[in-house]
Amino acid sequence: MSQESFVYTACPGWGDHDYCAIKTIVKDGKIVRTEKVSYEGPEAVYGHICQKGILSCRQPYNPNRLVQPLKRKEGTPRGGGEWEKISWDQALDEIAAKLDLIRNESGPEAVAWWSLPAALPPSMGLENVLARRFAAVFGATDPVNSIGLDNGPLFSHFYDFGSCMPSMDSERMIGAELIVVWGSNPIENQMRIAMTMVRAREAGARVVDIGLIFDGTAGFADEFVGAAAGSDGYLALAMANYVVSNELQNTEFLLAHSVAPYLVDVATGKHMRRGDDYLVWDEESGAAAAIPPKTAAMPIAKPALKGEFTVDGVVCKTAYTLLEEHLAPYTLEAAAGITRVDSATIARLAREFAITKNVYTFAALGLRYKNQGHTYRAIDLLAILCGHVGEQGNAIHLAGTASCYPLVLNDAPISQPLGLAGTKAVPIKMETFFIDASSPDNPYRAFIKTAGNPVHQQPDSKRWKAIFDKMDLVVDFDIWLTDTGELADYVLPDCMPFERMDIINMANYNHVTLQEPAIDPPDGCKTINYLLSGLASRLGLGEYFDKTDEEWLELRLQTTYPPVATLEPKLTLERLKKEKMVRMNVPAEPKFDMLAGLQLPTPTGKCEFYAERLADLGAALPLYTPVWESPVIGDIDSAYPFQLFTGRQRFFMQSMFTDDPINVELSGGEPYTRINPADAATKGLQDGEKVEVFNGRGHVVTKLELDESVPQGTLHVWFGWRARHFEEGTYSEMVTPICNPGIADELSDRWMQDWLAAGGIYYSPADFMSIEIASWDAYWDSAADIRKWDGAPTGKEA
Ligand SMILES: Nc1nc2c(c(=O)[nH]1)N[C@H]1C(S)=C(S)[C@@H](COP(=O)(O)OP(=O)(O)OC[C@H]3O[C@@H](n4cnc5c(=O)[nH]c(N)nc54)[C@H](O)[C@@H]3O)O[C@H]1N2
Ligand SMILES: Nc1nc2c(c(=O)[nH]1)N[C@H]1C(S)=C(S)[C@@H](COP(=O)(O)OP(=O)(O)OC[C@H]3O[C@@H](n4cnc5c(=O)[nH]c(N)nc54)[C@H](O)[C@@H]3O)O[C@H]1N2
Ligand code: SF4
Ligand SMILES: [Mo]
Repeated sequence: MSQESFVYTACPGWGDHDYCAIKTIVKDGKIVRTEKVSYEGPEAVYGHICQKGILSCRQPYNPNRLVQPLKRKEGTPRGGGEWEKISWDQALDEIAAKLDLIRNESGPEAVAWWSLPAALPPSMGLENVLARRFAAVFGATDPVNSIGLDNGPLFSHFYDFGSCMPSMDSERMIGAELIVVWGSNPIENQMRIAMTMVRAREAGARVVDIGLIFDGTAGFADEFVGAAAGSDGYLALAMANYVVSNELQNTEFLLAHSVAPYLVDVATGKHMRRGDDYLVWDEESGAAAAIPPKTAAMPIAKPALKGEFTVDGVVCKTAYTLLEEHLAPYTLEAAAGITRVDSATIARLAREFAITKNVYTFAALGLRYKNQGHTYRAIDLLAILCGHVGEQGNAIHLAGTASCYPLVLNDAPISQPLGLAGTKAVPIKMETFFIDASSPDNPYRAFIKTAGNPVHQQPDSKRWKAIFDKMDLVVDFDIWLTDTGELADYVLPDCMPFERMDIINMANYNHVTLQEPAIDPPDGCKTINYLLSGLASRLGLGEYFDKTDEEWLELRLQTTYPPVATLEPKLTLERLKKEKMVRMNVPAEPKFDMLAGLQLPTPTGKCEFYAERLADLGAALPLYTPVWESPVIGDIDSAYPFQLFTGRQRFFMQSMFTDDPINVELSGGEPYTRINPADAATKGLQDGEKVEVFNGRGHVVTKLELDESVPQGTLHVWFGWRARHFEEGTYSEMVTPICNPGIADELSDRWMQDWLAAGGIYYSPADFMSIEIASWDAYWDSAADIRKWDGAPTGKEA
């Protein structure tokens, strides 16, 4: 009998943003189970594994897994489901020949390369770095994407706090007296963060959940506040109005750390300046005083919070006074009408939010409406007004990722061997990709996907079929046959994280952790290095792909990032192999928060709840704008009177866990549509009967389930099921696509301009991802209707 041994693995389910490294236990060449990692010292609280992580050890042995390259049978249509098994050599020869032809005839940019590694463990691993490298030396078009999916918080953080990455350690929650969970479901969707939330609540925090569906977090919370879909911006602004009208603001914080006292020219909306300096009103001298840009601390003793002044002949007001005026129309009564939260509750919550010393605002990404940019800024505003920013237990945590001190590896020279300036890759906005690819002059002839499942996740899914139909070559590299793979010409099987070596960098929990193969992959499964080296050598790019995985990892470790570079002895692959994980040189306290210390990279150096750069768009202060497509409750005139919500399933990880019958069983066995019993009665629908949910883009047919936890006006289908699980259609046909030209607006375009002007680049500085900002992900902003399904092909266009 052989002994058990273990290696560390990036959890296959880590696209939930919990980024756990897990312990994989092996015996006799087989994985026997997965466990949580036991950290020591200051990280002892971090080890975690949830039901998805526990079940993930079954995946390598799943009979549905791809284990050999597939080629669509000659003469059959895309999506026809007829495959021929071929060898890797044949696949590489044929794909390379097509890429070469396209490169010669139409230029390399006629090849679009899709790498959305967010959910692919470990997101910033070799799978991503090497894909970027290939695109860079080949010259492929990169419809920049990645974090563009989860955009609202990135927008608000950019304007309010100066950086697009709202990253922080959820341990900052400990010590909060009040936790406001806003438009998110951490108890089911961010389970490692949920663990911290449970401890924070045990330590005395009251948890208020502002949500739509009565989900797991609603059940856990001390109070659930159900808001109308997409109305949160109004709610936050009405709360802010209550705070300022009742003088409940944190004046000390506002004067020291925000632009509240900064003077604004009433006519232009621009800050008052002398030279580069900003002006505030000095109450001691009774005159304007100059504050240099990027000033973290307020240099004068008595800046005016409020008032109108004339400086150098120009009428100006403090940003705070403009805010007070701006908020005045957001009354409790008006808010009650729009949000469906009664005015007494709004007032009580606002007061509690303001007078409680330590408040932690937690939002993930559940406010996916076209108005989300303003909405997240309104939530930031409330936190800034009350000084709940940047302290232990008193902080704002948007986008809901679990992260400790970042780990920056030496990736830039690997993924951009020609330098950022010299890269041959053509980064374009994803929106531009869809517009061009959908036009009659579509410039793209090939689509290669090495990470993501775009046909499922970038709705409306029918659009993809039309785009692919114009291409000569579609390749999918995955571990399952997904909705994207089904439409491809070639489907190539990757190894699972259990089978490949990498560095687990997002899940670092202040450590550098080595992912070692626990088992050998099936013969037909190959790493991305194999795939790309095979293509590169056939395309005359072999010199760029001449290393083994281990050699690449050795290079990645040669980082100048101080927490790693200062380690003694030096961190090499050899050392990492011996120790498996090594703690970085970072302090045990404070826990990481980008906003800790409030040294902000905004132009003023302050929290900019007043965004001068948006003044000409009338958007310097957050506004409420109505949702785009989702109907307002009770809008009987709408062609599609329901809001379609396709939020997350606790036992699925997006589309990644749908192939295990246990996960499927835990998720209800089959997909169904949930509706409030009152709506079902109005529509004359019965529990358990077959229904069609439809809109102008497409439809889906499922069983109906009546459920009080779904508010009236909403239709809910859990996210994650594959198209083939449905009798007809799929919800992805109906969902409003990200980067829909109808959703992009002046505000999102301005964001892109401001971000590039502030030194932003398409590829992030550490170059782990390409970045799409400047679009709204508006999944929940989708209107639909429902009817009994009689089998007639209604709602489904040809
Ligand atoms: N198990 C599991 N976990 C996951 C994922 C997964 O697929 N499976 N996916 C991961 C990813 S990529 C992401 S981005 C995150 C997303 O994490 P979340 O943002 O937490 O997930 P959602 O399910 O989109 O939405 C959460 C809640 O938002 C609420 N909501 C919807 N509309 C509104 C509204 O207008 N106002 C308010 N106040 N609330 C509203 C709903 O009640 C819903 O339960 O989850 C991650 N975690
Ligand atoms: N209707 C609807 N649409 C949505 C959302 C929603 O809630 N509802 N959520 C949106 C959000 S927030 C996000 S982040 C996106 C997610 O969009 P994607 O990231 O495109 O979605 P995933 O299903 O996580 O795709 C990951 C793919 O990687 C594959 N994979 C897993 N492990 C490996 C591996 O080791 N190697 C390789 N090569 N492949 C692997 C999986 O099988 C899967 O096909 O979806 C968005 N779209
Ligand atoms: S919380 Fe997420 S990353 Fe952690 S074990 Fe569960 S599925 Fe894996
Ligand atoms: Mo996401």
